[in-house]
Formats: sequence, C-alpha cells, structure tokens
Amino acid sequence: MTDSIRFPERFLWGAATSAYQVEGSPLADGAGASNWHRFAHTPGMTANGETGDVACDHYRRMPEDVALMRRLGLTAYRFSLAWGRVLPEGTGRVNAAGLGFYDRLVDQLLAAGIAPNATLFHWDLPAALEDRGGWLNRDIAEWFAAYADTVVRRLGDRVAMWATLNEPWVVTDGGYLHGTLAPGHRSPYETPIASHNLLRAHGLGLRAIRAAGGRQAGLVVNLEPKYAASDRPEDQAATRRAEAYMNRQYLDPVFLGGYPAELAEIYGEAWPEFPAADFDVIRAPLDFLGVNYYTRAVHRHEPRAWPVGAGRVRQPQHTYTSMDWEVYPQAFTDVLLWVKARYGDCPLHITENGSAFYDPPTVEGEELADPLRVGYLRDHLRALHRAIAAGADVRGYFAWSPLDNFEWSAGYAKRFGLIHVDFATQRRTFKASARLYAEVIRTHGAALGA
Ligand code: IFM
Repeated sequence: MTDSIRFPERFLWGAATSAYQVEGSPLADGAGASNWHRFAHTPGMTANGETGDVACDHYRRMPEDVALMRRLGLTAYRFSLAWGRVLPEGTGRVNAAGLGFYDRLVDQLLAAGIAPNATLFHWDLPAALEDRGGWLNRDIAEWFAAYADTVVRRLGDRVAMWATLNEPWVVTDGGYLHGTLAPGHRSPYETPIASHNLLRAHGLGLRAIRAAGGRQAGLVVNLEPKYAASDRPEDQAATRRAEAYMNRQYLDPVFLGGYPAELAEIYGEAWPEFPAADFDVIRAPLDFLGVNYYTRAVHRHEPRAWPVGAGRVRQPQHTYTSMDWEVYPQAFTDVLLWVKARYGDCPLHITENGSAFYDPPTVEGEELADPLRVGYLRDHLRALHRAIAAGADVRGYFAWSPLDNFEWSAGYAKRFGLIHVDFATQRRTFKASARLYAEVIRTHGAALGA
C-alpha cells in the first residue's frame, strides 16, 4: 500500500493575483496611469476592448476578499504592487494614499493569519516611465531600485517574501517582440535590450530589497518545459532553441552569469554586446526562485515559426484549457527536477499554477461545479508532491488565482479563479476547485489521496 500524500509541515499554501488584474480603480487616490491602462484603452488591443478599470474591484473590496482567502484556509497570499500607485511619475514623489492601500492590505492579511508575499513588478509600468523609454532605457534599473527601496522601507517589517519581477520573458516576448501585451512593440532589436534591462533591474532591486531590510528576496519566472517531437537532429535543435529562449534566457544569467549561446543564433544581427560588468549585478544568489508553471510544449523544426524556428505539435490525446494550453502534469514534476539539476539547490516556490476553463452560469447560494479545474488542480498538486519526493526543495504553492480576473489582452472570458466573479455584480461564488483546495490545505495534502 502506498502512503498517503503529505506535504512538508511548514509548506506555504497560497494563492496569487496581480494589481492590474484584480484591483480596478487604476487612477484612484492620485495613482499615475500605467502602460497597461493606456494599452487596454487603445482600440483593438484587448478582447472586446476590455480594460482593468473595474476588474474585481479589489481596491475597494479588499477586506472582504481577504476574508474569502481566510475561508479557503490560505496561509500565504501573493499580490503585486502597482508601481504608479506608489510613485505616480515612476520616480520621485511618493503617493501616500497609494502606498497606504498596500499597507492596509498587509495588515489585513496578517490579522487573518496569512503571510504577505509581494511582487514589485507584475507588468504594469508607470506610463510616465514608458514615455522615458520604459525597459529600453538603461536608467530603469536605478528607477526600479529606488521604487523597491521606498516600498520595502514601508512594508518590509511585515512582508515575508519579496519578488522583484514577474515573468520577465512574457513582458519582452509579448510586449517587445509580438506586440500583444503592453507596450505593444514589435522589434527583435528592442527585445534583448528590454530583457537585459529587466535583469539589471532585478539585480539592483534585489540589492535594494536587502539594504532596506526585506526578509526573503527572489525572482519569479514562468517555465514551460520543452520536449522534442522526434529524435531528428533538426527537431532536437529547434527544441533546444525554444528552451533557451523561454526557460534559460533569464535563469542562466541569474544563476550562471551569462546568456545561453542559442540566443545569439536566434536574434542574429539584432543580438547586442552587453557590458561584462552587468552580469555582476544580475548574478546574485536568490533566497528563493518563484516558478510559474501552466503547461509544456512539444516542438518540431519549423523554419517559418518566428523567432526560434520551432513549431508546436498539438497533442490530440490530451485536454487543452481555454487558453489552448495542454494539460500535462508530468512536465510540472520534470521541470522542477530540471531546475535543481541545472541550477542547484535554491529553495523554490510555485508562485503560480492554475487553469482557465469555461464555467457555467452561477446559481445564487450554490457552489459552481468546475470538474476540469478540479482535475487540473488535483493532478498538478500530485505532480508537485512527486517532485518534492524526488528531491525538489519546494517550500510553497500559490494557486493562480483566488478570483477570476482580467486576463490581459484576453479580457475577462478566461476564468482562472477558484472563486467565480460575476463581473456585472461583483458577486463571488465558490467553485468546487476552491473546496478541494481548502481540503488539501486542511489535510496537508492527504485529501489528494495516495
Ligand atoms: O494571468 C497571468 C499572470 O498575470 C501571469 N502568469 C500567467 C497568468 C495566466 O495567463
């Protein structure tokens, strides 16, 4: 007989959101507009022209939302700060009311027995900084460090964990190469410069967090493990390029001090020379690495697939979420063991994991049945436990997301929440996946079965 699943005693059970996706009221109380506010208000940039103007109205409903998290039994909550609420111009003047919101959130969480885990940049850059070149301006690393210093001095006595950036790869791939996310550029010349400045900002941000007395400091990346469709050398090479571009582009500089060789091949003449001294800033030990995992990819050589020449091979035998992401829990186990094998023993947190599926209309007073999300959650928590049992040092899991929210360019139709949000009325309804998660938390994993 196999033992039942049991997660480590001090394992953190969390859930994650980001500011622009849940808060709403983006200009309230003196906040400066973000590049996402601008992008979402540009016709044609988001599904149905949807914006984060209201989202989950969390800015005004925060105490009730924290009460819902408590009902779930969360022991940690990962949120991000809107840089422009704190510093409306991105640098200089501090907006006391904006910082005050996060101060109250942190206190509310602590009163509910939930450890605050804050991310400083989850994609919403002050528009004033975008106007000064955004991530293309080398000065942004110093701007970011000054912002980190302001926030950590105020909240650092109570926040358990700090992440500098969320998913820098998505910022550059969507924002600078394909133009699908803010700021909507499409330039292979800009993309590596933006990536490099994000990494420099991370490095200086890490120093600033520590200098201001922050406790744990780390970085959050999204990893999508890559599998070759065949043994053919060209499929293998395409898969290696895809892996370098998405999974090693940020981790190699942070842990190993340099970019993967494949990047120069991918970018060709657009690949710049970077000052060697920059890597002294970028390569700094992390207190934790945050891993966001959703799906994997199977690749084959496809010369026209820009920029890496690797096409995705659909797996018709598997379920796909409404993001069109394959459900493949084994890759979750694999990728955590890959991180350990390649980069060594850095404590890990799963800072995001979850699934968007169509949900039927809610009925007042009734739990919403979401069997596909229940299956995804159960199977991924089992896969996570297998990774831990095989030696991955994972200290916490943050479900994406406690609430349905604004899924960037895809708008409100992609529902990742454990709790359903009716965006017309702001009514919150628990889904069956929320009940499963609460049971898993209460039993330290035993509710997942053997
Ligand atoms: O909603 C996003 C989040 O902002 C970053 N990670 C992936 C999530 C789902 O797409």
